[in-house]
Amino acid sequence: MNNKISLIGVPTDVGAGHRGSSMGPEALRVAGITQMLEGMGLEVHDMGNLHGPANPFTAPKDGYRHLNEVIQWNQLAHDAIYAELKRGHLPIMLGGDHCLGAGSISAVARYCREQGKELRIIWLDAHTDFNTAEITPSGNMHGMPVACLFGHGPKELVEMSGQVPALAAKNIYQIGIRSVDEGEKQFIHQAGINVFDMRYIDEVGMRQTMEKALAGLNDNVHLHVSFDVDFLDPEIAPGVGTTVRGGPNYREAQLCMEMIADTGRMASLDIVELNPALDVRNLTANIAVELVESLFGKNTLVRP
Ligand code: HAR
Ligand code: MN
Ligand code: MN
Ligand code: MN
Repeated sequence: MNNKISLIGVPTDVGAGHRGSSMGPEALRVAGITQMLEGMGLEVHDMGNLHGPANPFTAPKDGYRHLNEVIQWNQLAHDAIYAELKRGHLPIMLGGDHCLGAGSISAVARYCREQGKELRIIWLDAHTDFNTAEITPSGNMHGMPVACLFGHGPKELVEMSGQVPALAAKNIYQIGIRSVDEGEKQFIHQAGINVFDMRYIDEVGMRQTMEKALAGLNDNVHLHVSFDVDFLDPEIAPGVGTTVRGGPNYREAQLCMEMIADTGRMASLDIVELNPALDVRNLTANIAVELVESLFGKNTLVRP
């Protein structure tokens, strides 16, 4: 794996219904993300935080809340992540709410297209984030990045990668899903996206789920992980705005991360939706950092 890591803080909550994920980047730093990565023998470049528009905290308009601000933050994130990929670093986006997935993944998709690489996204989330202005129950754009990447959404976001749609169904596997809106469900089926929901994980277990999601990787695949912290069960990760009961527990989440690490292919990462205003003594940030340590290959095995 690439040993040059760039941390990019994207302190915003314009896509969310709750304020506070704008404090996510600093909470991850306070939880020791840099020291943890350095302890793994990696070279860490903390690029600091991007600076974008404030949260006006206004009501949705035509199905979108804070559309202009969301576009601006995504353009900033896109440019910063693309620049780090171009200079051969592994970017970690410290979010910020998950609307930023549109900017981040469009940058990865653009980079992969230019390099002739295949792209595989592992989307860890309680939600599919496939809403559009027409079907959203909230207008909150953190529920929309996947739809944007599949060509449904505001032009500025949809076209960010330079190709529409930025992704095809074969590029993405969603894991941990347990909250999908009615209209969203139909749309996900139409798009043909591979969704491993919690019922599936209950039935076959995390191991078989991840074996499927990671099957067929080769040298030419760029693996991107989009880690929405609300993927985790709220008992271990209360510090998010949209908790949904019944997520992966600590051991299941560890196994998921360890199996991704075993592939050796991860080349970019988002950590999003951490909301320190709702957290308890930075517990969720600490758990996120522990899990990211496993994602980078911390070896916890006793057996040889
Ligand atoms: N599906 C709901 C909506 O669109 C909630 C979306 C919440 N999304 C996130 N990111 N927290 O996954 O309003
Ligand atoms: Mn999400
Ligand atoms: Mn979510
Ligand atoms: Mn959420």
